Amino acid sequence: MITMKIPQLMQEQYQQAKEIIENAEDIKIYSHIDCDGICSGAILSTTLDRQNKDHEIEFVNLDVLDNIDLTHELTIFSDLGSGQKIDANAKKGQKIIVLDHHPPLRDLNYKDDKDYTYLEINPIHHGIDGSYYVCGGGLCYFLAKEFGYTDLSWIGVLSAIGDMQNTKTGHFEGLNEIIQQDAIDGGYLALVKNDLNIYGRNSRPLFVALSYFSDVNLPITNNTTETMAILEELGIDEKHNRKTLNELTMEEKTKLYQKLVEMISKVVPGKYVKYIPQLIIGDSYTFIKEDSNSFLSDGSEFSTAMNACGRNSEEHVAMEVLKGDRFVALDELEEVSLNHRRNLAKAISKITEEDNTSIIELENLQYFDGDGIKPEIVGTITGMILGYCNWQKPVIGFTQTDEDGLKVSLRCSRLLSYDGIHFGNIIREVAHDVGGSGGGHAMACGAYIPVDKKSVFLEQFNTKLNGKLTN
Ligand SMILES: [Mn+2]
Repeated sequence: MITMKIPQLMQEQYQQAKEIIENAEDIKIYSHIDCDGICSGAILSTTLDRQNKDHEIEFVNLDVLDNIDLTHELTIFSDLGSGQKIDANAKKGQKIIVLDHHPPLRDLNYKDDKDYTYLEINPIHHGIDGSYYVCGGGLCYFLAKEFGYTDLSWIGVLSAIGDMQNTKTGHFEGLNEIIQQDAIDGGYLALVKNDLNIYGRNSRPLFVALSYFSDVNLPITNNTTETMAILEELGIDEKHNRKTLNELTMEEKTKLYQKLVEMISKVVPGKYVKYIPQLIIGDSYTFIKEDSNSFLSDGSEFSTAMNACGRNSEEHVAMEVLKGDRFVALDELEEVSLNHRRNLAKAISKITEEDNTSIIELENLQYFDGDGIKPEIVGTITGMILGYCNWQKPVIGFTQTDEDGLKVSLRCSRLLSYDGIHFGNIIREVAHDVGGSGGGHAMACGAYIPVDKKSVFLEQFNTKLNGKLTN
């Protein structure tokens, strides 16, 4: 049952946004380079196309937005903008719409004494959590819905999957539930409640998918000999004909679930036992208008492909696929994804080289230097490195952005975040203390710091975690 409604004031803001768009001719959209931002851009761009509104769209990193020069009658910021000084150069009569779910710098009254139009729709202004209840793509979807375009609901769902809005409970809550229901009602989305949730349900043979399990180091982690042995033991796929998770019967899924619980229970301290089901159970999302054999039919795999585009400056490919081009753009998308996976694999094998591993373990954390890794993919790589590390500590990856700057990425087992540690908040504080900036999710976050502050950063981070982890 859907329990949350769009608050009255927010609904009124959407009506205003619609009017502003209807009265504008010259429009520019800035959106973020991740799955959520790309979905936001696709929803807005489709909406404007259908309204016959000429528009430009640009996908950017947050750092280019402060003091940006506004050159259009109307500028729309999606999945970003609330935390940046985007209107510092706004000229009289210009119009700005912000659709963002990140912590806002400005309050609802900010617009009042301006000689330009400023409309910011942010759930946090209305007491709605922007980490779990709605993300950028969802906010854009509600604008599209104001125009009557509920057929774009599935892109709203995709954005929320990409933004990990469901990680805490394994299902969508808050405003996300409305979007999900619109997508189901429209015949775009099929939902399996409390499904066995292992990444790659459509495109990876199960013995491969299982080997990527890294929230806890299990005998099967990075070990396909072991995953094959287990599937054989359970009577699932014993001839190794490369079955995917999707091809399993409910009964087989149950057997596998029980086996995973048994394995995880053996290696986690007692306080984590109650979180085990959350690691392997969650709603699964199938886009039923997609070819059922395509990776696009699975919500998680589709969102990975969108992120791959963002990380490789190929957002236009993602946009075309989202906007409906399934001929040329789909081939391009597969190529981008393939190259992306190759680059990741190359970087991982370098970092984890057997005699020459570059993972260094401190008391409360572990880290590696991702020399030469592109800043855009260091986060993804850090997440994959987790499988080679001690899961009871976070892992931090570093890579240089330029001569003076260092990008920092942190990933940890979901168990640590279920247990109440919010690394996004911790990294924000530590980065700030060393003259940088940072933030993000409880278990996936990052920062930018001066290159000469790396050891101070590590030291302070390590100290800050004293007594917080179960070692
Ligand atoms: Mn977002």
